[in-house]
Amino acid sequence: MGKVLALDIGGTKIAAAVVTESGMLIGRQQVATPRGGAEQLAIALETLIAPYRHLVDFIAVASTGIINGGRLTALNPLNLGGLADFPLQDCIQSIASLPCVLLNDGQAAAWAEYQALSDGSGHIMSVNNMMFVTVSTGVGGGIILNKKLLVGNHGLAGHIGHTLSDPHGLLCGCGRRGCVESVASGSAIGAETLGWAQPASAAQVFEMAQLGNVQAEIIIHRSAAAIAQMLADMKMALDLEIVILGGSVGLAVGYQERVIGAQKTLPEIYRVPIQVARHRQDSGLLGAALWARSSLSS
Ligand code: ADP
Ligand code: BMX
Ligand code: ZN
Repeated sequence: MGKVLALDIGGTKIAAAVVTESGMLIGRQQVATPRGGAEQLAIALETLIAPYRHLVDFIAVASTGIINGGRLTALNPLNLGGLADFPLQDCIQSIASLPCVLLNDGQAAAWAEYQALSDGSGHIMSVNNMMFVTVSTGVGGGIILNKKLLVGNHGLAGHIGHTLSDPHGLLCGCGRRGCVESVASGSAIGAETLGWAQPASAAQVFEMAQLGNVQAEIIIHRSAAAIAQMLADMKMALDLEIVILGGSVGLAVGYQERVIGAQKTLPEIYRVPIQVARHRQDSGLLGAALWARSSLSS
């Protein structure tokens, strides 16, 4: 069906790679997500797409934000340096006049991870209901219900980072108070350290916890506990059989174990098995490519 260039636009980084029909990534590149508004984002996309535009047949995009009608609308604009709305499809097509399919990043990653499900010994599991959770700049997700990816009529399905964690918590960038994202995301972990003599990024907080820093451990534990509670709510709503964890925080050493530890404080019925993303940082790229191939061939 031809060659696809896949892009994964996150709040921290933008990745791009050519994805072969067998799911191999070629020429993977990554740049930091610009925080200077629409013009800077368009320049970053041009930089990643231009070298490939004559080599591929279509473009597949996984992107942070609500993806609807070809536009990216930020639910939490703070994750994109204040950028609230961006004409993603038009921008890409002005760089390369190729067919282009867009999907939310959590939804795309869910789709790739659903195809890759196995029980750990290589056997494909028969799963109807699955959720992917990315704990990254924000907290996002994608839901597979009855073996189908839920996108929703407005692209909103799977925005689990904006379910309630703490009604008395901080205001989330989406305008609601106490969202899971405002407690558990990489940005929230970093924000917890703003009062420290030397504020730290989420990555640094993890390094400090590894070295036994108690404050760092408390912050990570709070994030993991918020994710475990959200998973419990989602299991009750959707009868989830498995959850796949991704994003740089979700994939960080010890995070899955901390979420599982927090699940153990809940009654058995609220616990759902958790695996880390088989495709690690590439779930979004692969999911966008798979989704675009099937949308363009149907
Ligand atoms: P994006 O949101 O663009 O998809 P990431 O999945 O890399 O990007 O998430 C970015 C967040 O993950 C940032 O808050 C960053 O501090 C944090 N992070 C990056 N690397 C690590 C790491 N090794 N351990 C824990 N957190 C990390
Ligand atoms: C936010 C929201 C979601 C996204 C999630 C994870 C914006 C810009 N994004 O909840 O659409 O799926 O973050 O995104 O409102 P990431 O940037 O952490 O990968
Ligand atoms: Zn929110």
